[in-house]
Formats: sequence, structure tokens, C-alpha cells
Amino acid sequence: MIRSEICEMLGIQYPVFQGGMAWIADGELAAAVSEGGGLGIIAAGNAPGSSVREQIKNARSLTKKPIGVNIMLMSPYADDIAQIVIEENIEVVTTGAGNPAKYIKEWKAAGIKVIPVVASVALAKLMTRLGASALIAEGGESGGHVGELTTMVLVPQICDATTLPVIAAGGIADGRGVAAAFMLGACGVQMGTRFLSAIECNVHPIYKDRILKATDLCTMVTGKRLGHPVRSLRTQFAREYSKAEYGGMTDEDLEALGTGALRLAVQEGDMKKGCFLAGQIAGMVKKEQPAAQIVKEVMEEAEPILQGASKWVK
Ligand code: TUI
Repeated sequence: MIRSEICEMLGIQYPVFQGGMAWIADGELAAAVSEGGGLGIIAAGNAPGSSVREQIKNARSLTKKPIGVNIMLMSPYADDIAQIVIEENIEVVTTGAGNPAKYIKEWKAAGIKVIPVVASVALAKLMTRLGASALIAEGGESGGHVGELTTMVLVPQICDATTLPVIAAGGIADGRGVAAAFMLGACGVQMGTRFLSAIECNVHPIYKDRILKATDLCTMVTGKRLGHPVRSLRTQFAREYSKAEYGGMTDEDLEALGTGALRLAVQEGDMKKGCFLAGQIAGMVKKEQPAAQIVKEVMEEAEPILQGASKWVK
């Protein structure tokens, strides 16, 4: 059995987080992951506070285990949700797509474990100084909003820059990835794309199908010109967006082209206008299964790999 300090800190069985995927990670998915011994995380995304509160209540009705909420800091509702997690006694808050400095004191005073996603050493150092509980080092292999660095180079540099526990994210979907993350100095992993195939994941069946049929080169990054690069499946929408980005389109028109595309993918499975966020590891996601089985399977796969690592040392 693989246990680490993050299990003790959060009261979870396995050091596996489910990524806070905007529009996708609802109370049902989060509860299933937490029930399975990992940390389920509800994604606030761009949703208003009332709908996030509803998801929290749903998750609480399905599990007594700790759950997390991911706050997407570019959301216009981030301030509201920062309060809601306190009112709802949420155990763990993760943040993404920005700097959560202004919230940390209040969350900590409320007893919340604060785990920011960082994509650079500078933010890791700042978060350490401001009292974060742990860090998620997310490489650009991941789906959604991505930083510059890959998991392979980011994780060890973050580990060197902090005394906090580090969770590796980006490009992890099986036991080999988990073992590699531990070798780089992480004490846990976060997976998003692998959980898209969970039975409890409520994306449109077409979204799930596209993930299960994806191959190694199926994702691309768009949105660099507007300053928020996003990795998604290489669909008609992604290609057209990319063309527009490097053609003459104004920032406003480009912004408008992207608006609503994530909802169209998640709720309608719209292959023409939808933006199907997915990580580069999508090519390795091959079966639909319960979230709890995913958590157990990746950790059980990692065990013999970590145990056998000494075979290389002569
Ligand atoms: O946040 C994510 N992934 C996301 S957010 C999202 S919703 C969205 N949709 C369209 C455009 C933008 C967002 C979909 N996927 N992952 C965590 C993450 N955080 N990755 C990278 C970062 C990050 C990047 C820069 C964190 C901090 C940062 O700089 C902070 C600063 O101000 O120094």
C-alpha cells in the first residue's frame, strides 16, 4: 500500500486527487472519488456560487469523506465561492489559473487545507511563504488552462523550491505515471483526463467517446495570443480557433468565438462548436469504469513499479 504525508494531512486513503475540471467535476464525480479513497474535487469553473453550493450539498449527501472545491481564479464569482467554501465547511480548496494570495489567511483561519495549483517556481515560493498546506505542480501536458513547463521539469523544480508536500499533475493516467511522479519527488498525483471516463462523470456520451478513441497526437493548445493557453482535443472548433488566432481576428471576436464552447462540448457533445478539454494522456484512457476503481487501479499498478525500481541499481 502506498501512503504519504498527504494522506495523513487530508484524512484520505490514497494520494490521488481528481482534477477540478470546469463544467465537468460535479458533486457526483467528486463524491465517487472520495468514497473510493481519493480526494474528489468539485470544480467551480465559471459557475455562480448558488450552483457550486448545490454541488457541495449533493456531494455531502453521497459521502461523509473529505471533499475539495477547485476555485478558478479568473471566474467573476471567485470572491463569492471563496466565502461559500468557508460556510460549507469544505475540507480542501485547490485554486487554478491565478494567484490566490488574498484568500489564504481567511481559508486557513477556517481550518481549510489550501492547495494552490502552481505552474512556476516563483508562485510555488510565494504560496509556501503565505502558508499554503501543499502544492499541485501541474505540467502543460494537462487539459484546460496550461502553463509553459512540462510535468517532468516542473515537479522536481517545485520540490526543490518548497518544503510543502507536492502533488504532481499533467500527463498521469496509470501506475507508471504515479510511480514516475513519486520518483520526481511528489507525494501524490492529480488526474483529470483519466476521470473523464469514470462512470460517475456526467459529460455528454460523445465527449467520453472522443476521449476513449483519442490517440497520442489528438490534443492541441489554443488561446496563447489572448494569454490563456488551453489544451483541448484537436476538433474542428480547435482548428478554426487556431486559424483565427493567427489570422487577422480582433481580440474581442476571438474571445467571442471561444465563449460557451466548453458548455457545448460537455452538455451537447457538439463536435463542431464545442471545446473538448483534454490532456495529452487521453490516448491512454481506454475504458469506462467506476471512479473508485480508477483510484485503486492506478495505485495498485504503481506499487510493484516502485518496489521493483531497485533492479536498476547494480
Ligand atoms: O486552471 C487550470 N485549468 C483550467 S481552468 C479552466 S477554465 C478556463 N477557460 C478558459 C480560459 C481560461 C480558463 C480550464 N482549465 N489548471 C491549473 C493551472 N493554473 N494551470 C496553470 C495555472 C496557473 C497559471 C498561471 C496558475 C497561476 C498562474 O499565474 C498566477 C500569477 O498570477 O502569478
